[in-house]
Amino acid sequence: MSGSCRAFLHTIVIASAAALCAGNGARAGDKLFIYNFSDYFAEDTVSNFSKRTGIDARVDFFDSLEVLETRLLAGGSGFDVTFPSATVGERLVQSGALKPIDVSALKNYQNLDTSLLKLVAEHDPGNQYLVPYMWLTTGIAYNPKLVEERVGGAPTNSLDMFFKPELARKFQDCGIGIVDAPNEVIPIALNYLGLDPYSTIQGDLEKAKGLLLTLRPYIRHMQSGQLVADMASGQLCLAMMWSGDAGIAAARAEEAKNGIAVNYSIPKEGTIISFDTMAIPGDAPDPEEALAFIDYVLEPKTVADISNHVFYANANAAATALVDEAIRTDPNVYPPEDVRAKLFVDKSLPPRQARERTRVWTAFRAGN
Ligand code: N2P
Repeated sequence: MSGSCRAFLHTIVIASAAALCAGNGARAGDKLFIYNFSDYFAEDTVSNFSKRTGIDARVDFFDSLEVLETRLLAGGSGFDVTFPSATVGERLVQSGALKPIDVSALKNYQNLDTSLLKLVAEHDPGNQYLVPYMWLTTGIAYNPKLVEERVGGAPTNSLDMFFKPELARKFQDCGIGIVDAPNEVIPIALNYLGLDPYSTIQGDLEKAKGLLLTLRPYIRHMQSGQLVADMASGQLCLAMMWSGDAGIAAARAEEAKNGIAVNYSIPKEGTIISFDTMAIPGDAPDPEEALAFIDYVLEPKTVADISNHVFYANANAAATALVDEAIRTDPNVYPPEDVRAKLFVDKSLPPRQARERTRVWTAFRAGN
């Protein structure tokens, strides 16, 4: 809770004052409030921070970047630190919804990979608001047994699995999932069609919509956070999902010894590579504690532990040596150069096309 709110509550102790200070967020006391995707920390990341600093911390989860964006733009979320992608971060910066980060207060900032800092600087000139966290691809997770039973020799490294109706239809009964991520799935569809993933040509987005609508009848759900559990338990046999989440699903199935395997492939047609960051909302109640948390995540051991649990490549050069060899050398986590050449970087669209993209996604979700 901010000092001014605290003082206010000490002088005028009335329930409405407490409500005023709480804003539209869910703050329940003197705590650090973190807003992140689910499955994006190690189990003990937050508790270790609290043990070390004495700062009580709570994490709330979002499932889609659009939800994060809406909440931060509305203001008064009560969150102190959050995790937007670089493109969503770019829009939040432009809307004045983030606080500049005093990197001189971050003693671990120099651990960051300078090439990733440069890439993120394309969204946040001068790296003033967004601290790189993890990077990832959006690709194909599949259950090899269920897929093979339906289509012998299925092209599991190709987006044909989703976009060729004669194939997608065969996986309808075992379940297809897809991330609720318009900024990723629509560029992937455009790229699959051989078009510029960020095309501003009139009509191109309509073509992507046409393609997505052919897939729509075969999709069971688009709840990003649910895909891990559903792939791990065999409730779904195919999902367009985030690289690390597919790794988590595979690890969970292995732990559960349920005989389920989850594989991941980066589509041979190419896919999007995105960068997630740490940021402080402009009205964060406890920005000092938020900085302390960011600095803690920038410690090589903290972020390597996170990568080791969630199978995402982190943005911290000093952490690489501490990442398990199996993960460090996994081409699905750290794609080799020839694969990277086919990846395109998440980019922002001009406002008119961004609105059009939102319309396409709404139609896709509704199936019309
Ligand atoms: C982690 C979610 C990854 C975020 N479960 C993709 N932007």
